[in-house]
Amino acid sequence: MWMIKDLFEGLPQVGPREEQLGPGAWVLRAFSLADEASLLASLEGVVSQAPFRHMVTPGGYRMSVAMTNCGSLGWVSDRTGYRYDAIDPLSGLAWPRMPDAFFNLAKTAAAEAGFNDFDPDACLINRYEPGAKLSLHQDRDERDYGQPIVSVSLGVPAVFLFGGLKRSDRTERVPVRHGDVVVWGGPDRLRYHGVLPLKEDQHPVLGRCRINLTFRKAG
Ligand code: MD3
Ligand code: FE
Repeated sequence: MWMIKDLFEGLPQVGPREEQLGPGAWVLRAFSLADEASLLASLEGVVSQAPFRHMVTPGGYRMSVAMTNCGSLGWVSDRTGYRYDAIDPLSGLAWPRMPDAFFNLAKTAAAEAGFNDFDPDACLINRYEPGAKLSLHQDRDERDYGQPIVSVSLGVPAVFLFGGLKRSDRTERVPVRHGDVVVWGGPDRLRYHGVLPLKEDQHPVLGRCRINLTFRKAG
């Protein structure tokens, strides 16, 4: 059964381009759309060298989100814990270098939100298929919390959960769609966050999945 809202899917989004979620957190609507083609071509290159894989948590659970990395450091999880590592455990080789299109977009988005010296060395690439989710967590494996995090959403829309500094704080739901970029830093850097289970849907280019690029300075 189709609904009126389906008629609007795929049309350019109207309304404010930038939304402030907190003192250091901004949603830049459609910010990466102009770079869509170069981002997707670059993504293909990375994934051909370092394929998506389902990592295992220290507790022994297979993550529903499939992941890979590019840049000088990559986020990895296994039975021994979480860490950033220069080596892809699957290949035994360095992670693919961060494509210029990725790096330049991350820098420009951070600057747009007021973070002028963002120096990303890690890009975690998350792939969500229907039902995949990320439970509420903080990003605290990085060395310098003074550096922001930049997140680029591609493909099927999703809902971010944006919480507070305590796990029990109430969460706000923030819809993110193809091309949206979110920047989190300053006093918002350590807020709890997560992603609700992806709904069954189809994106004209990416099919039934959502890809998120998360840029960080890890080292
Ligand atoms: C809110 N990934 O990989 S970053 C992750 O959609 C992760 O896959 C999200 O959370 C995803 O760790 C995109 C969302 C994010 C990152 C950092 C934050 C939200 C944040 C820091 C503070 C508050
Ligand atoms: Fe996170």
